[in-house]
Amino acid sequence: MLCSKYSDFTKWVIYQIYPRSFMDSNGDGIGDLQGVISKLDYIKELGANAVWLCPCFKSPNEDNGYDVADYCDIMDEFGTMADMDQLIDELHKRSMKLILDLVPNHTSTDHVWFRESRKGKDNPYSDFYYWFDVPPNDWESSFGGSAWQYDEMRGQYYLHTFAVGQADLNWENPAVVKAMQDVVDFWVDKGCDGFRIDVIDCISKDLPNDRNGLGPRLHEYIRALFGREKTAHLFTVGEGHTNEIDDIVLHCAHDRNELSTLFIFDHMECGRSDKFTPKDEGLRALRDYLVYWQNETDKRDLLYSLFIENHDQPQMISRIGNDRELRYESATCIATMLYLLKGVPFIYQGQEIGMPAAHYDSIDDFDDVECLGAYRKYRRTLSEEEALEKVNFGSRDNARHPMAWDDSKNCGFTDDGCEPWLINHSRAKEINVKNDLNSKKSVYRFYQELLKLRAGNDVLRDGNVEVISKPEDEFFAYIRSLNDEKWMVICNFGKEQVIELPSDCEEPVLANLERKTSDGLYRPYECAVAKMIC
Ligand code: TEU
Ligand code: CA
Repeated sequence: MLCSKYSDFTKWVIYQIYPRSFMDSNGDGIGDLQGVISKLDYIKELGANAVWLCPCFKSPNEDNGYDVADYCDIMDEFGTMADMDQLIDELHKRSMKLILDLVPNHTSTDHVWFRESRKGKDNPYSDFYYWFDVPPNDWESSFGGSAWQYDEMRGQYYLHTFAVGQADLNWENPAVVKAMQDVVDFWVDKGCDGFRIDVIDCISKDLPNDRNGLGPRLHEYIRALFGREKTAHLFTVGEGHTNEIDDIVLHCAHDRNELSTLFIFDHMECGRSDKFTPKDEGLRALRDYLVYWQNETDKRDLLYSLFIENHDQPQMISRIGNDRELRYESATCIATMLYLLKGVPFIYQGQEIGMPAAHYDSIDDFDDVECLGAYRKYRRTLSEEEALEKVNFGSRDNARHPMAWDDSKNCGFTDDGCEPWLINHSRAKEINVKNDLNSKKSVYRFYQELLKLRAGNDVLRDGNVEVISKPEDEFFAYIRSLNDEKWMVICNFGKEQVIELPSDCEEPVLANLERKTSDGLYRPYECAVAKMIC
């Protein structure tokens, strides 16, 4: 049996980078690989030991790199293959891992496979995509409009689940499976340690039938990629869209030889009723999802992905916490709630300084293809102001503004003389790495302590989880235990209150506000972690 997929992954702490917005090394306003290299110590000192890079392959950037034109070459703006080799080397020198973002569901229409395919029905690439004389169904693109696009050259329609420039690959064709295996192997040979796999559950389709959940050959395809001798050691996290535990078992159970873990997304709906509409709820909503998934994954010995942010999501702190007066308290409390649970932690760039959502007054300040489509739709029924509120709330740009390193004009992301590719974060002057590190209430330093504690403590990493707060409580308390050792984690939600705990603890080793164990009063978003006296 292939093994080792699950062994040490709870020791990984993964820092997600959106390269376009992380650090610009050459003053063209676009983040790049040399910029990433220049910040590796910052990431390592935080306590992360792996980096997930969003796509950095050749791309015309209709969807910021998720439209890949060559999987085995680097996006011009990000640098060269030599830069990538250097990045891998610099990571490994620091005992850090590299996770690349694999986009197997679709390619850019600029990819040579598509350029060949559209030429006609009798070339080696003709069946690399789904071509039909008439659209076989009425599927809609995730970014709005029909998912079928007529191509003049071929005289047929092709499928694009996402943007028009992102044509879906036809995995029924064995040559496609082989081509994607070659891509994986290319990067494994270069030293890549794992993959985040974009919309993994879309790759198998049941055309021309309607979409009805996961495609019939999904597991076969995943194994073709990651169930091989050459790939069995990799860390693999699939971006799926299922919340069904039975599906998750089929993807991630130890004997399946498929994925190490899957992102489960339902908790990402906390604080909103749909992508563009807020819902008034606090940390309690997040707790309920976390408790549910801890139980479900624990019972089945699955690896859970601990994340609350990524490049597609407006920041959680702005939806369920207080991102103004109690921003530090909210950010650190949420982190404590999440990262001392069982699973593998993911931290999205900016989360470690408590970056909240941004706000702009003009639609011209937005870039995200998804939110521009939504804006056009909303404008049919809403005023400009109302539509802008929607977009401000839900745009993926929230997470894609240049990383704020300091309070200079371009916040240290790029030279002050040039224009960053996307407008600076509206709160970058106030919230940035420099100010955070100079503050007594530094979110970064709290993360450092939290991750250090977790790294050196088997109980907090691998111990059993027992939730002791009740569902109706306005706080979250849980005990982690292993052998005879027990640790208590207490996170108070938005209201000040006295919390009575069932047993005695030593002085907290980690807390976001100064506190004494004898004092049962918890201030809003106060949290503490202490060893229990057994
Ligand atoms: O996102 C997959 C996806 O289903 C999106 O619709 C996602 O739910 C949406 O962006 C949330 O607003 C992945 C990538 O993470 C995303 O950045 C890409 O645009 C998309 O695939 C297409 O490759
Ligand atoms: Ca650059």
